Amino acid sequence: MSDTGKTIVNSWNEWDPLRHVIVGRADDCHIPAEEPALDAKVPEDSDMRGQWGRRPQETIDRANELLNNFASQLEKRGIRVDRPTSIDHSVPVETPDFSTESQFGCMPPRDVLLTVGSEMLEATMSYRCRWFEYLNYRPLMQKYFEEDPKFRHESAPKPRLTDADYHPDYLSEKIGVEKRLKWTAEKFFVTTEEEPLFDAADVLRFGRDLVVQHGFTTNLKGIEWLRRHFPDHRVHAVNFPGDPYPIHIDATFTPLRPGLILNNPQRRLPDEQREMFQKNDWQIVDSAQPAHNAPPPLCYSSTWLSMNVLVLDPKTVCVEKSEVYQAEQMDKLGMEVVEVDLRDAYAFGGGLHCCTADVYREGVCEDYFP
Ligand code: DAV
Repeated sequence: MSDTGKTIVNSWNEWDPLRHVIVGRADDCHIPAEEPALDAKVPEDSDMRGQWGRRPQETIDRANELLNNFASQLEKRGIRVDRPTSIDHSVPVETPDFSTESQFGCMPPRDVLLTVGSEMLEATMSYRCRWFEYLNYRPLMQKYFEEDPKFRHESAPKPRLTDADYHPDYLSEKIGVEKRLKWTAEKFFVTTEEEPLFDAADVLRFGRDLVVQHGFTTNLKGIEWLRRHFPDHRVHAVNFPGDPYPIHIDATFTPLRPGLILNNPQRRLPDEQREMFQKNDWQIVDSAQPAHNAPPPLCYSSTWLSMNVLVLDPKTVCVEKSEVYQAEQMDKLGMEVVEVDLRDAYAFGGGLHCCTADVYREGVCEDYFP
């Protein structure tokens, strides 16, 4: 280490020119055993209910092929790409408070790592099977720590994840979408307020402002923890009542450049939460419809991964190749579209935004909502 080291980690928002990014790996990904918060997210008609274990090797190989291709596509554009080192996800997680039969995987990095300026923060997570997931990224964190004298490696307090963290109402087999929608509109989610919980993918970065989704994977105490942890930021809690399975903000609310955000038309931001955007002339437009009627096999996410795009700079965006309506809308909004084939990797935890984590974007911390 020396003070001649250079800045490796720097990213303040979702759209400044991307120079360095982490792309996940499908290696050794597992479908975890049943546990409270995870079950609340698996759709009731899903093919995943009741089965768990290592994902079939041919699906792992296919997902890795697509992730590797995506990484090379980014590298060809001059973006540095790092990859995690998979731990053995078949090892059970055991703490004094809980145990679970297997882990999840080293996909998707966006859920675990939150980059704010020169800091990368490991989220608390809220699924037991993801308690140790940060270990997949520790070799990279160590490298950045050695190379970049300003890098701040932070870890949020590990949660205990006892049964007190989960509302038992969510544990019944059949709840029904109608009741789920009523509950989520009332902000009654599977996680309780026992202790701070958040996943990094519930956070969107807008310079001085952080917009955080209150839902299944992030509770109000988690948002309050972020507020205290980032005293120079304004932290805004948002929620999206139309989503029966609200986890992660990045298939719901997608900033493309200063002044422009796509919002999932089934998960509209409530009027009273639009004020900061409206006052500063930001446009919130309905995203295009997904091209698919159903997610691929063994997939947790909804078809709205269509809007889970990776912005490379304020004029360029990566869109999944089959999402033709989303690509068409981007074109109309004046964005150059880079097509990326990723659909066969969706089952491993998400789309183009999910499967990446920012390391470096050009630019500084700006105030977009003065
Ligand atoms: O719509 O299923 C997926 C978000 C993954 N990070 C959804 C949310």
